[in-house]
Amino acid sequence: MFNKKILSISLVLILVVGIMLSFSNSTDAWWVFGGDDSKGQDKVKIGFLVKQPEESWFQDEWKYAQQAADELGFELIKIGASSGEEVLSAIDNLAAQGAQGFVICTPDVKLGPAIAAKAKLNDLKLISVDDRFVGSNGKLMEDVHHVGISAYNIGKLSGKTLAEQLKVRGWDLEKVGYLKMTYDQLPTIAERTYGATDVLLDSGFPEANVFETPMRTLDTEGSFDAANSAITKNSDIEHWLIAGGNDVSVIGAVRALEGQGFNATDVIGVGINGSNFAINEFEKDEATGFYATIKLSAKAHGYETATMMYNWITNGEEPPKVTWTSGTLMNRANYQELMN
Ligand code: FCA
Repeated sequence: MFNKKILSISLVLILVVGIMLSFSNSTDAWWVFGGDDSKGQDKVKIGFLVKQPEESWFQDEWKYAQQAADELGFELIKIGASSGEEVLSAIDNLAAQGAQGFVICTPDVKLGPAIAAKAKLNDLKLISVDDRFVGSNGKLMEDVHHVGISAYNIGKLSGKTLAEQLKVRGWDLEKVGYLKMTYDQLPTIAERTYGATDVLLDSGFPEANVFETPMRTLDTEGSFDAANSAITKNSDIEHWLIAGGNDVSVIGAVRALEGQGFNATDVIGVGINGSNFAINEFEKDEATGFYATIKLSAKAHGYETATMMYNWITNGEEPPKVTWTSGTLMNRANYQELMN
């Protein structure tokens, strides 16, 4: 009798345990209250792809995006992708890792349609930063969410700085050459150099002394090589002005001029970005020809874009289609103040 009772209780227990085990792979089993087994899978993952990870501007963007990730508790996946192939495989990779969206500064604006298509295919949200996508019809892709700088206005501020400093120096304009460091295949860079040049010409600078200096690559080396040949060809010039789309476009030219004997007293260079490359110039004991830069907001481009993406993923809050950011003049006198 007693043994029969024990046997039937045991059978019931075995049955209950069996049912529990059969549910044990499911995360929504009815007996799991507040279990944390799904936490790791639910974490929001956001990619941040940049075209030139070696440039300090992009390191700053990453730094601020990471700050947003730490504050909001999402995982930031930072990827340097400097070719179309790298970008497209990185997007597949992000999807495989379970990311829900990404922010990108593309290595080539013409990759826009391929990037947008791949993002859609993988169900990833997309925001472009800095360099706006160009469609196959040659027009800007206005349907892709974008955060960029107000390029022409920032270029104008660079031109105004050059014109003002030129007056202070009191040089004979006939002896002044202007190195317009161009990289026209990237619209945001073209607008910046055009803005600077327009203001300089409006201030009375002679058009004949504008030296269009196209760079093969948008880096210090590209600037150095392009400037070197322009300087060599114009050996009658005694003083130089330099404007470019970013800091590296100007720093290379400053180095090329130094190599040919022109220093801070005969050179006024104004860059754009205001990240570490510019700060390094200002921290040198002796002033260099890199007179000033227009500091952009890496925080707006890193922290804000990542936060926009996070809110879009988690609350369905769609960011504005386009956001334009501004810049501030930075030089030896105020850089320490602006760094913080
Ligand atoms: C472009 C340039 C960068 C930076 C950014 C805002 O991507 O290459 O140096 O100026 O725009």
